[in-house]
Amino acid sequence: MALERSELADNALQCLHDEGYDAPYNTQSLNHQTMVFVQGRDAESLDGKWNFCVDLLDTGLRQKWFSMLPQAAEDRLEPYDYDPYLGEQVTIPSNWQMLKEKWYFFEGSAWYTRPLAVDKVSADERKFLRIGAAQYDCKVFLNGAFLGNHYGGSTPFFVELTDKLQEGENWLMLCVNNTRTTDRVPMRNTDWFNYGGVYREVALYTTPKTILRDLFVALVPDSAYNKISIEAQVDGPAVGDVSISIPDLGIQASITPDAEGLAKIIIDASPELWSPENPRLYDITATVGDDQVTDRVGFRQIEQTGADLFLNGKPLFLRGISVHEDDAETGKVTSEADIRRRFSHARELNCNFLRLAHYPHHELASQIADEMGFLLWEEIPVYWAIDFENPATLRDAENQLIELIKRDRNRASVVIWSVGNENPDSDPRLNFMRSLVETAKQFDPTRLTSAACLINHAKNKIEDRLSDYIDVIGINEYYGWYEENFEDLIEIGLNSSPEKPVVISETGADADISATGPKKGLFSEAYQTHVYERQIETLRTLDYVKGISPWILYDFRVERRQNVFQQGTNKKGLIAGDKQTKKEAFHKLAAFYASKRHEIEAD
Ligand code: GCB
Repeated sequence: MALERSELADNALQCLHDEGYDAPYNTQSLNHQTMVFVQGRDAESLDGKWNFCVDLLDTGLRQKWFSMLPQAAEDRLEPYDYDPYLGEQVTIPSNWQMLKEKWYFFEGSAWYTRPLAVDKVSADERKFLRIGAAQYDCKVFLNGAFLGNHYGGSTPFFVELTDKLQEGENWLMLCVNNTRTTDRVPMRNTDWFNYGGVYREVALYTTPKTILRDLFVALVPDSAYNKISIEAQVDGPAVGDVSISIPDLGIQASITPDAEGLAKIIIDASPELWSPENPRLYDITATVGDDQVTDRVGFRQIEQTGADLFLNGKPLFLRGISVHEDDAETGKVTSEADIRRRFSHARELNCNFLRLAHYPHHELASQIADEMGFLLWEEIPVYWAIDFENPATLRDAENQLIELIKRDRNRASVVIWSVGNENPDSDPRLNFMRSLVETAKQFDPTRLTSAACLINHAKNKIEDRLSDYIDVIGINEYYGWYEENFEDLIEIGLNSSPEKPVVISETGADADISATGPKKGLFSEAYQTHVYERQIETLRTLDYVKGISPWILYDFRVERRQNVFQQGTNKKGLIAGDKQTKKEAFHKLAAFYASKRHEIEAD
């Protein structure tokens, strides 16, 4: 049979020698600028079955699998290495590691394909695809065309599909790559598992032509608690004023957008203030033309003065716990039930605070924290030895930070943006982190900034040049575990007199409580309890310590840890990986926090 070769077939041969195949798609064009405010919007879920194929050698990008059209196998005239319309399926959201043993250590590209039926394309509508999170690099294709690329494994991103969808059947394809590299954020070395895939919800939004792209509502942070600031970004042909309504405050306002579509107003109001004790939320509706969004917002002020923290003018001590987004069965895929269980364990610990380490967690976490009354530290994965001299790495980190802030800045629970964790000191690191702090302040002047900073071990003193730029000094210290001499912690306590509040953002010890775990010494439950007792005793004497978030609530998966008691799990949890079995140290910390709470209430 004589075949007439298509462009695709010619390319299949040429691409064997092309190592620049990724360049046209590495645009990072889906970023904070393409985000859309989604609270209160109806969505069509695109979760469920998608065709799936792992692609170790990036053959799909080289051969342009995305440009193949659906065809019956017997009608295809050229050989092909994958047919996106046939074969294996997986469910989104998921991490491929959790689906098949042979994918457990797979790092590379994987393809997801699904049909998208459109009844009618209307000239009055816009369509936006939202991907809740895809680890790490995601390239989006529709009906054979490349639509954009997103970097960053834990923040949502949007692709506008208006004018791109056709009536009837459409095909959506995602190429998701989780390769660890030195220039990504995080880089290739982390103490958590490198899951891959589309592991949060995917949804399609239909809107009018003119939309509210963004809405930022906050109490003006001037300690008077009687002004609310509202900023709405309108996008699309002018359709008049933005109207805002907060019925429980009797607010009904109309704002005229400026030439760029930005509508801003400061309104006099005296809301009941949000706090962990009284997590009061107000319904707010914003409307422009035919577009409407709603949100539930708490009003409160977080403040740092000298070495003190204040919430609504009252001194604050953060009784916290650190958490990863990790599950023995589902990996990074979480659910409302999983998040609620986490908060109810935090409540049993008498916490008022959680550190969501080391990357943006699912957006439901801050929504539930708002409702239940927990304070949150949210973080981007600027972790360990980031490529601080690389401007592209900074751009990526900055974008992840802005995406997180835009996603969560209406959440009263979030009080701290953390820009990094345990990064080695250098001038490039300082410049990089300083720039992130400035970005955080620019996009949200109402919250505090922090990072897990450094201790000067030669002087036994809390000392980090970054502390000049952040509001809260986070310190990870493992005296009794990695740092052998516990007396040094006492000395650091005496040597340091930081001018800003210190939060012990990590401390802890591993404990294997399985039947084969040790009964004494390192990795035993008894030793973990001992470390907690000594930490609590020492830290409670340091008056500049304004909060603690020990490491960590649950044991979590990580392949760096392979000793006989770890076997791929970091066992510093106060609760085992089953998310049920409490270790003895859980009760020690709960008792300490109960006494701290009583001290504060008695003041
Ligand atoms: C740290 C890291 C955290 C690790 C932890 C540990 O300092 O910030 O990501 O998991 O220590 O267990 O060693």
